[in-house]
Amino acid sequence: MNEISRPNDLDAFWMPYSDNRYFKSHPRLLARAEGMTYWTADGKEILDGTSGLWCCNAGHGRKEITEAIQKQAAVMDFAPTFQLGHPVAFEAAARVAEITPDGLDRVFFTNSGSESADTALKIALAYHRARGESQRVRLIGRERGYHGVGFGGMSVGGIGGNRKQFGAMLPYVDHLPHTHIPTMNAFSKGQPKYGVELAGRLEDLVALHGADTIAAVMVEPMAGSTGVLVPPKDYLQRLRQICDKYGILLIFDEVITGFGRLGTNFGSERLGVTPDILTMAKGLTNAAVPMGGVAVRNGIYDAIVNGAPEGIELFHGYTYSGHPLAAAAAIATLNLHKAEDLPGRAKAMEPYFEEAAHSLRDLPNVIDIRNIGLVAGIELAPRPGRPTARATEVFRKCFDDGLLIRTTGDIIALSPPLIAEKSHVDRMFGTLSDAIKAAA
Ligand code: PXG
Repeated sequence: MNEISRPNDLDAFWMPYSDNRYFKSHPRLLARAEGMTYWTADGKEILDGTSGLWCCNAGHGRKEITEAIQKQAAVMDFAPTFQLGHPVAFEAAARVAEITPDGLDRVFFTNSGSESADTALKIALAYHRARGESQRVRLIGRERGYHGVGFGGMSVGGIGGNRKQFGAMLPYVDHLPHTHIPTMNAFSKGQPKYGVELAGRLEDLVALHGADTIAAVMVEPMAGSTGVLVPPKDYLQRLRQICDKYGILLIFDEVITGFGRLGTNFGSERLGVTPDILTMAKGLTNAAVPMGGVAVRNGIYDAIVNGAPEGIELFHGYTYSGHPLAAAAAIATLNLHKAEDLPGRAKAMEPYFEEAAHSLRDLPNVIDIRNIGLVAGIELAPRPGRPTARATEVFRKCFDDGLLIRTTGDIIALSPPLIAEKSHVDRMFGTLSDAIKAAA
């Protein structure tokens, strides 16, 4: 145990999305990780039921990735990618393009999912401008959507709690209704039956605003952060048709659903709909170095790049776009992704994982269970007058019993590394079941 794993001053670090006051009086420090397991600073073993934050899809501490990062750091720590380049970034982009849907072969690098969301929105706006449709400035998101915390992603996102504290949002944004219909779809396995008509609400927004003012629709193919909302059957297909009818770009935020999580390279493949623009982050580098990306349809790149006067074509980018360490980590991660067929592993484990998740159905206060790929959401009835309290109790008991879960509101989300074995799945749902009973 090194000194850093036991800091004695917790004041300086303003923790993100955290109850700082509670945490700093009840610290829970993770100090080491390998495979499916974290160890706390006290040496306690914790089974990772969430791939960190939906990001360590290949499991923790993968030597191949760590070594690639070390090697790259020794060869060249940093090089700019503005008007210069380095080979690793180009190789990483080419490798990403190998697994993105056909025709989405141009990749812009960012450092996070939030930056990817904002980049995608800006590319959509620039595309319409390049084609002489500069009046298309409206961006359509969806209630309960999460696209990170930049002003673009926050505004197009639809989670009230993430917006209310700040007030000022982007103008020209509207939202589709969310797709959660518990009265019809509770306890669905995979894609729920009802709700395709909710995609038709895009027609209402077109009627309201005029198609020629709408640049893009951005949705998560499966909404993760809000508590696992799987798209109803044919819903995404319907969105695609309406977007095509009106020349609106369809953006999928695949920050969670990418890199095997749904049993395919990207969620779009599993769900049978190809977007025009696709955002990614998290699993791209197995989270070993921060990195995000945006894959765009080749025609979008061509319109912006070939349509621009000589010089810089897109006035956008980050100092660290295509950072050598991140690019090296991405290549090593994609090697593992392929060599170990991580999507295939997730797909093979899905039926077992699904049965295990739905075995919690009759536990006290369980009001819904939803799942797809290696993702499950278990929704609990809130304690009267104390929303989130019950799920928080479950989270704390699970942690004490050696399992990391994620909660949002009174919804528990599980998204283990794609290398999970049946024994891990058994332990995960066994521990969770005890905690749900204890929180009755
Ligand atoms: N889009 C989606 C779909 C996401 O899930 C982001 C964008 C933002 O990514 P960055 O890298 O900027 O954080 C995300 C992030 C949770 C949880 O508990 C989910 C995320 C982040 C933290 C917690 O569900 N998703």
